[in-house]
Order: sequence, then structure tokens, then C-alpha cells
Amino acid sequence: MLNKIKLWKNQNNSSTLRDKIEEIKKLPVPEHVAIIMDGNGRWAKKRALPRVAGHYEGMKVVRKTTMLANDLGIKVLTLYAFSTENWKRPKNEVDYLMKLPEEFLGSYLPELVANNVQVKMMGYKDQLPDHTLRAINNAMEQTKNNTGLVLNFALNYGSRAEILDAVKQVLNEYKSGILKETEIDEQRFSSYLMTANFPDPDLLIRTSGEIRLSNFMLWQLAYSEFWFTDVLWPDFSENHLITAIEDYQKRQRRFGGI
Ligand code: V07
Repeated sequence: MLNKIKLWKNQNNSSTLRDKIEEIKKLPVPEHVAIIMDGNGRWAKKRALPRVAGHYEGMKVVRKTTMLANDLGIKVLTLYAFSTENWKRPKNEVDYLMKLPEEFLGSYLPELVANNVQVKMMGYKDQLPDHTLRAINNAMEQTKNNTGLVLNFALNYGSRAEILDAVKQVLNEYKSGILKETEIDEQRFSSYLMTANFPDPDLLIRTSGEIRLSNFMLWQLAYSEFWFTDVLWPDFSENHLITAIEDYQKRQRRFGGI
């Protein structure tokens, strides 16, 4: 009898998630959602586990979040997986983090392919270990013709460096006469950034209670809605993403009503 009740409860809960997805899709869904996945180390510490255990748990949440984003019809999901500052962490932690793309893709690439997800990466590739880059390049190649969600990993990414690189490209093209000063507007400048082919994020989510941008997409987030939560990334669930998007839709509605 207890088992039967449990079964009923589970079925009931999962149909609630499906209902919520259908409900959300009746209103405009953000095209591009960006997430700063913070709090993995703290999650591990609370359980007296090594920090890397938190990163591993966080990786599983990436999968769940990706599948839900795809089901919701989100077009681009950008995830901050590793910043240009993260190299300062202990070597064992950096080494472990650099194995996670392979670990993730080894487990989930077939599922991403089956679900029409396109894998992309933005960041400085030259400093990544060969084994990491190989796994990512392979995933990008295998999913390049997919037309569903773009799963864009920010890896060894830093926004100020990205902006400076764009400025240098603009300068070079100006000097060589390809670009005139009057042609340098916001739209043109955006095309020199790593997000050239994506719309700006409509919604930024940051977990773990930190209320800052930490050098993430400074140009692109100029007009985005921000959603912060104290929930640590490994505890971030489908229902948290649903709530974030419902809040986003409420804000859009208020904005539209004025
Ligand atoms: C990483 C798990 C998520 C929480 C944040 C830090 C740890 C997935 C990837 C990944 C990256 C590229 C790719 C496929 C998967 C990843 C790093 C860390 C460095 F093509 N999770 N995850 N990469 N964490």
C-alpha cells in the first residue's frame, strides 16, 4: 500500500511538471537564458565532501537543466562552467574540472544528439588541455546540424578580455580601411563578441546567494532580467528554473502593461 501511494505521488508530481511546462509556454519564454552555476564547493563542504564532489553533482544538474530548457523551447542556454579566474584554484581541482567536459559528454552526448541539442563553447580555447578540447570539438561537430536548443558552455571565458579583443579587431579593421568610424554602432560591435550569432540573454540566473556578475557577459547583459537565489547549484531543480521563468514572465507582463 505504501508503495502504491509513493507511485501515485510520483506520477502526480511529474505530471505537475509537464503541466507547468505547458502553462509557461502560453506566455513568451526567454529566448536566451544565461546561468552562473555557483555554490558547488559550498554544497560539498556542507556534506564534508571534497569540492570536486560538488562539481560532479553540479554536472548532473547541467543535464537536467538542459533537458528542461529544451522542452520549454528556450533557444540558447549559456552556462558559466569555468572563468579565466578559475585557474587560480588548487591544481587538483582545476585538473578535475578540465575532465568534466569529457565526463559530461561521455555520459550525455547521445542523449543531446537524440534531443536535437546543439553544443557550443565560448571562451579562450588555446589554454585548455588537449583532451578537454578534443571532447568539446567532437561534440560540436556531432551536433552542428541540430536545430533545437543551443547549449553554450562558457569555458575559460572572461568578459573584459572578450570586449578588449573585440576593440582590437575593430581597430585593425578600421586601420586597414575595412570599417569606417560611422559604421561602428552597438549592433556591429556585438558581432565581434563571442556571442556574435546569439541574441542577448533575456534572463540571467545566479545561484548560491552571490549578487554580482563576476566578469560574465558584461556587454550582453545590459538589458537582461536578473534572478538570484540562495539555492546552491547542485540543489537547483527543474522547479527552480520554472519559478525563475514564471518570475521573468510576470516582470515582462508588468512592463507590457504600462
Ligand atoms: C563543469 C559542472 C557544473 C557546475 C559548475 C562547475 C563544474 C559541464 C561541463 C561541460 C563543459 C563543456 C562541454 C560539456 C560539458 C563542465 C566544467 C565544469 C569545466 F562541452 N559541467 N561542467 N565543464 N561543472
